[in-house]
Amino acid sequence: MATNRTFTMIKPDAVANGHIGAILNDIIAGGFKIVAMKYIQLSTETAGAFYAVHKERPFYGELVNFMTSGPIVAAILEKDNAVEDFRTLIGATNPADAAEGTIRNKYAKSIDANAVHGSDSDENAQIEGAFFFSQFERF
Ligand code: YYY
Ligand code: MG
Repeated sequence: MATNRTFTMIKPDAVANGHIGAILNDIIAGGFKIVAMKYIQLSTETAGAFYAVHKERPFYGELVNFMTSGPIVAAILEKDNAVEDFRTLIGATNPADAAEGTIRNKYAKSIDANAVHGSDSDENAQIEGAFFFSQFERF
């Protein structure tokens, strides 16, 4: 995966609250092209492995529980400067701190149920995209 890509998930809260379409609209309006996408339910094992970097953090157990609480949408997005621009589009981790008009500002209710994931580096974008999508599922 090239470095002009990032990886995202629309998290269980946003899916359950009916925000898939609005969030995808915001992503596309933000200039991102969807190059891979799937609608899936994470197992405890899969969510635990995806968030293994946070294993020692106090919120890890809750995070895995939350991410397995319902279906998610996983996608790879393409745009110049994708990782940084997508972090700007989604806003701060805590929606209370997320700038007006950002996806987390509009659709997230709390720091744990914060509507979307966005990769934090080109390296992690590559790892996370490859975690969810085979080479035959990415365009
Ligand atoms: O990259 P980002 O999602 O913005 O935040 P991270 O610090 O990587 O944390 C991952 C995930 O963990 C966050 O989206 C919600 C959850 N979380 C939490 O529940 N409580 C915290 N104090 C920090 C993070
Ligand atoms: Mg993160």
